[in-house]
Amino acid sequence: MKTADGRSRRGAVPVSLAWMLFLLLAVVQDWYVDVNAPGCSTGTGTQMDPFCNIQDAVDAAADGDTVHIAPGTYFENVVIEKNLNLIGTEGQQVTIVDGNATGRVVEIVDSEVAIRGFTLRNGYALAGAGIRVSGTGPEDGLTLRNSTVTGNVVDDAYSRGGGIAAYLCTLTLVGTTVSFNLAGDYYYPEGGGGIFAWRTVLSLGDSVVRDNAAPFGGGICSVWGTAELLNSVVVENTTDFRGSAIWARRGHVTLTNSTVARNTCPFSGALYLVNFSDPLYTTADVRNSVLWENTGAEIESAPQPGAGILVQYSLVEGGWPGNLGTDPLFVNAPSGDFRLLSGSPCIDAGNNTFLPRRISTDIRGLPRFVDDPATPDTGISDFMPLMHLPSGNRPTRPVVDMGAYEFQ
Ligand SMILES: [Ca+2]
Ligand SMILES: [Ca+2]
Ligand SMILES: [Ca+2]
Repeated sequence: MKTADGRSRRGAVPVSLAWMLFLLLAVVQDWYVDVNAPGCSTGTGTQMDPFCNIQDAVDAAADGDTVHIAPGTYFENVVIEKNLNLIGTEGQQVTIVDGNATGRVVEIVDSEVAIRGFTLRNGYALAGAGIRVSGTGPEDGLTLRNSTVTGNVVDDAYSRGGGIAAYLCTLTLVGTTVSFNLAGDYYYPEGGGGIFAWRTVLSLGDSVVRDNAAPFGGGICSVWGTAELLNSVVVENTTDFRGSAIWARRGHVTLTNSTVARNTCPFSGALYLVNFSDPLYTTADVRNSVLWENTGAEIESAPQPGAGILVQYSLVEGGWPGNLGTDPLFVNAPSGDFRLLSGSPCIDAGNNTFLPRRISTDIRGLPRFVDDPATPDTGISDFMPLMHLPSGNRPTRPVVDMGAYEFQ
């Protein structure tokens, strides 16, 4: 460290390190919850003396703290109004928060929360039965990792977000499954069986939205926001009207290396954009993606068909100009296996430049850029990252496949 006149101040370094360490220790605290721990009803939240209930730890915690939750089933309706990290220490299979069909499983208000390693199930509420997250802007919100939101029910005239409802915030799902959630009534023309997002920055990476149901947007409903899906799967969702997979009104939808299949509805449009009279009111980019075996048209915008939609290096059932339209050859779609069979037209047919450079794996965590020697490369390659060579001398990367799964 140097002073303003350029002289070195060696002594200042250890002092400031010690001060930072002090701040860290003083400010950030860990809390522990274990519903199966003897004596937890009088617990103090330490590792040796945990609380029984997640809510007790949330109430005791301060901004920036981390709550560690041991395996077990927690029948709770948790409300979080501070910036916290919640970790299911042994993961989603054994760490279950059950809303007991009497209320929402988790509610997050005006905070920045990270949740990892849970199953959140059996919630019942007017909107966002699994999770409701609301904020005052994109700085608020939820990052949900390695979790499952399942079996939650919204049954109300507004019927928004069976699994998750997000309002005016950022909602990020990583390695997470949203399944078997229901937004039941259809009085109001919105929905989102899996996820409803309003004025929200929604992004899904390596995630699955399946077997949800709603009047509109069986999987996802995005209104006045952005929805970005990467390495993700939206399958087997159903609607009463349109937008069996994704329904969007006002804003932008991006599908990159995602698979949208076997979503059903009485009418048409797995990806459905409402455009009124303005073709740019709602827009979509579909890149390196596969849309197959959804009811009716795979992609629809209304009232002007095709308005605001850009499809590139993708496969769309029924065809889309400049893209593929033949059978993607899934391994076994009826049983939920949407990997590609040898000989699939999706292999080595994507465009590497559509993926952010940080992405190196597919939805299963397997290498994303793999060459199948048996398949001629019809997609677009790019240069190897982190190679300190002039671009002309750098090796190129194998070509990415279409869809969420790379053929290995
Ligand atoms: Ca179709
Ligand atoms: Ca490939
Ligand atoms: Ca090849």
